[in-house]
Amino acid sequence: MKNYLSIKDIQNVPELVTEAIALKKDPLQYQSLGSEKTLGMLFFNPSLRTRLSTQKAAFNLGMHAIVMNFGSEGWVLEYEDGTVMDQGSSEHVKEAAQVISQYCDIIAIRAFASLTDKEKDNAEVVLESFKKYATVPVVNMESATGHPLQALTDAITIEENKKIKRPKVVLSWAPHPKALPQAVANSFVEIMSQNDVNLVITHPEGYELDPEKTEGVTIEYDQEKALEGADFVSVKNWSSYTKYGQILETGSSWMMTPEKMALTNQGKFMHCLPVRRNVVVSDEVLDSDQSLTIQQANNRTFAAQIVLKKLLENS
Ligand code: AN0
Ligand code: CP
Repeated sequence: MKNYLSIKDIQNVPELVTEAIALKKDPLQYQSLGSEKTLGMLFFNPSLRTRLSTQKAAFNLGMHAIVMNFGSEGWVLEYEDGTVMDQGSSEHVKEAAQVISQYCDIIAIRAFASLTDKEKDNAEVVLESFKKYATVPVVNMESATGHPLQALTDAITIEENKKIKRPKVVLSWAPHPKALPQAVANSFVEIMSQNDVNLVITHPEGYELDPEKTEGVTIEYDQEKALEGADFVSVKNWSSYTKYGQILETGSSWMMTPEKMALTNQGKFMHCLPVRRNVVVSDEVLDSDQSLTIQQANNRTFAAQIVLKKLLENS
């Protein structure tokens, strides 16, 4: 592995999941691998889990982690080439990425979608610019179009909890008062497509994800029908992709409730967190034994750790 920018950077998903689960049993066994190495973490957006679990993963591998809240503390970066920089931006990513590469052995970046400029978001301007100018591996901690560390976490969690060889996994859209990116859903679909699961996506009409990412995946507009017999229900809101970044009116009828979970095969509830209670999912579901959310958050450490391990081994 050279970089971890998307699910495409995983050679063999089931194999990586197995390795992560093995690592979880003895997380400190590779302490010397990262000794004297530094992970640089750049945040253009807020985070709880990604920030702490990725630092923890680095520590487990013997690495040091340095963290910068770029969004609030960094110079405003320029990404376009040849610009006369007499406006808001103070520093070009060309210098920034080379400079950071001198301090760090791996650079991890969180840079959410703007949700205003579909073309720029799809081009992954921030992530791709860092990849272009950095001289060390780059890790995606949620970019405009993907959250591959979360997706790997979810694949690990499903593997740990599945009771049959090929479980039914439903990705169910949920309401949310703020426009959110499609990143989490995109990477979830991408990784599940490479796993031995029966994947069904359910969402109201108008919330179709990027058709390139859902090619060949079953989309069921009837949520209750989709949930029938599900072994895992991963719930997530995203804003419209076709009417880019917009919230289309749906009311609260898509919220996950005990009545809906009752349609499943004693299915497990999943959410990447943070979650808005009684908007995305009711208290009863989130507080039930069916919820895997806390276990998912724990697995973030081992997803990050197996990725950092692969990158360290390659360098
Ligand atoms: C972000 C999102 O939906 O992309 C981060 C999720 C991990 N969620 C929010 O901003 C609430
Ligand atoms: N799931 C996730 O990425 O959480 P944070 O946004 O808190 O890092």
